[in-house]
Amino acid sequence: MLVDGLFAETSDDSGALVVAGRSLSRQELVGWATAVADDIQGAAVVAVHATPTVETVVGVLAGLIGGVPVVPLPPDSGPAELAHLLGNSGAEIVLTEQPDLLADLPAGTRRPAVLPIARTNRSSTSYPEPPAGHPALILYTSGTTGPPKGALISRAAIAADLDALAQAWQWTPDDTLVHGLPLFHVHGLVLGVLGPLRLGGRLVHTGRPTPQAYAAAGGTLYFGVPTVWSRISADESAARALRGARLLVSGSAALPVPVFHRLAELAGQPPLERYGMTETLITVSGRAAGERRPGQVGLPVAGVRTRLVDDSSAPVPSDGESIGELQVSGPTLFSGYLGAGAGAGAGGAGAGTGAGFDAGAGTRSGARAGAGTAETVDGGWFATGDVATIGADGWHRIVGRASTDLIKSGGYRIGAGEVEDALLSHPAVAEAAVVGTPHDDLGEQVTAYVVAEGVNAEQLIEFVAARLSVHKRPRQVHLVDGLPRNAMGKVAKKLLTAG
Ligand code: MCA
Ligand code: AMP
Repeated sequence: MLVDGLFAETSDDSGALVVAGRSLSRQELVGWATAVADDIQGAAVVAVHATPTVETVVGVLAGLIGGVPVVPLPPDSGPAELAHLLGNSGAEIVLTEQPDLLADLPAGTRRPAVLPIARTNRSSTSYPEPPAGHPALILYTSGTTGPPKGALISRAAIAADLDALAQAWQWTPDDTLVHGLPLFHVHGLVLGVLGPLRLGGRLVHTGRPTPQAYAAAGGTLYFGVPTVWSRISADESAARALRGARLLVSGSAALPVPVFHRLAELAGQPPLERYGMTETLITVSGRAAGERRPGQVGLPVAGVRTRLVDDSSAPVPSDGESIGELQVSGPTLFSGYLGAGAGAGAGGAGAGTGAGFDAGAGTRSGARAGAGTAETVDGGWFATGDVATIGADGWHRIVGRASTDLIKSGGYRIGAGEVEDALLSHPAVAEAAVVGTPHDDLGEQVTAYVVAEGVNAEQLIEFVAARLSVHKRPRQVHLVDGLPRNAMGKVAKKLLTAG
């Protein structure tokens, strides 16, 4: 058994993991990860430098085996981003193959110990299963303003979600899952790595999600964000190579309808769409055995309930036409944002566990690790910020986001405020407003409107790139004389893109 509770026992070693061309049997994986778990014992939180490698899988599994919450670090994080992730999470150890990873941290930043994952020793130490509400992962995700927030994802939430998806997608140990998604988000890490570890079967992680790599992998089950599916649908031979697959799954952003139809034609089936969030995991999905509808994301998965509300929190009818904010409830919800103060408990996920990460759950976490949920979870319902319709037959359509300040580019969630703050830290910049604008390949691109003197657009893009992950840098910067503001003095972002 890998880990009691969270991971299933597999009767043989067939379910190997292949990451970027390197293969590992389950037995090797567990022995290696347990040896790392032995070394991180006593840490409140461990960070894992989440490169697309076997080492990342080992590092994350080490935390799960040893009961130490894991913060995956995007490998292209800038120094200030790293400082925030490490400081905010209270990570005491960073697992990385890059010994100088923390060399450029700003002066005065607390430096966790750096440990390599690569090692020759293996271990068979047996660790007790932590409480179900204990945080397995702390996933940093962007809000509309400020730096990313750490969402506490419990072991119970992960287990509930993966089991619900196994049911919806008929996902079994006979499957070979193929994807090349980043290993620091729900899609690539929770579904894409912990999925096969819990449910059995083989994983082939392609390093990068290119059409050629997907075509060559020979899987039964494929995961991709819409940008990946769009690139595959534009590559006829890659798309045709997927004809042998059992199921193609799309999520993290809206799948363009033409891509749905093109894949139906070339790959012999359209992707099955599913919807989720870092804070809720995957809550709504099509069914492997059911119909696929372009532009719709399916029905709630087992254990999840959904509802629509209007601006005054009044119910909105499920008639397929009325639009409201989507709220979700169920055992897959997160336990709160790190450091948000003690909260009421996030419905099913945190319930009965003291919100998982407080002293009450018996962890070694420090005082800063209180999990607050009151801010976002009301009576067990989480307000997603997504605007949707629900049909009389239960099918959900995501219409868009309530706020223009959260951008989805290539499936990455990007807070406008974080990019604006980076731009404003340039001495020549007086004002900055960042919005998402339509982009054929990425869904949305990061576009900035900036009031500045003595600096050009390229210099500003490079300036942001030096501070934030690659996908957060603006693709386009418009230098303008002033920003339109409403009577309250707030930037009227809709006017920026209106014409
Ligand atoms: C990027 N580049 C740029 C700029 N931005 N160059 C100049 N100016 C810019 N502003 C560079 C990149 O560094 C890269 O260079 C090259 O352009 C191509 O970048 P890009 O077009 O972004 O393509 P890509 O690097 O191939 O990335 C596309 C991608 C990626 C593979 C689809 O966006 C991706 O992995 N997305 C997945 C995100 C994800 O997993 N989200 C899930 C969140 P070079 O080639 O030299 O490197 S979880 C979630 O949403 C919920 C739970 C859910 O429902 O799943
Ligand atoms: P993240 O926190 O990065 O997990 O992003 C979650 C957001 O991605 C959701 O709030 C939605 O706006 C968007 N999203 C995820 N899946 C879909 C989908 N299938 N269709 C449309 N939007 C989606």
